[in-house]
Amino acid sequence: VLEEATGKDLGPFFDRWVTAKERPSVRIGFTPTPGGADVTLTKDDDLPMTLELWLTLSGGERVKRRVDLGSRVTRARLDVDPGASVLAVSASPRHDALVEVRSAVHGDLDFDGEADGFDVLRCARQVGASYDPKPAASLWEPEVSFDARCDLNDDLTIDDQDLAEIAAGFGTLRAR
Ligand SMILES: [Ca+2]
Ligand SMILES: [Ca+2]
Repeated sequence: VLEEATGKDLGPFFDRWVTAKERPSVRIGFTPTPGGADVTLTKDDDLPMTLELWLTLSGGERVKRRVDLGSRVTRARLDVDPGASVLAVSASPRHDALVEVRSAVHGDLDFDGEADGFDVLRCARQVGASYDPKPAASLWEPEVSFDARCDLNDDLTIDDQDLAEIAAGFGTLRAR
């Protein structure tokens, strides 16, 4: 019915969001450029989707840009302002319920392209937390008490091992 009404082939949409058995996984890498950033988005399948990226600038401002992803690797040059420098590139947190979004740099939780003390501090508050599947995460009630990005070894518990894994990435250069 939707296809008839719109005249569009909605196969890719249903493949992505209705019949797919797993949610998509996207890695965000970026290199700052004068006035913007070169962004590389790596997806684990070929199904199309759109992601809203949040670019955090050195002055604290946030610029939002939508990027269409087709194949596994999507590269985009995002220009924001000639005088601006981009500190971090993340996805809108509203995607979190439907898309697994992580930095291309292992252990980089705040999406600034580097694993450092700020990432450890972010996850230190979560030490001791375990994933509780009961309050099912949804678009309207996302799971906020367990930050899955801090669970680097995917054992559904955030502990010292995860912090050590972040620390092991210290000194990693920005994603390219
Ligand atoms: Ca970081
Ligand atoms: Ca863990």
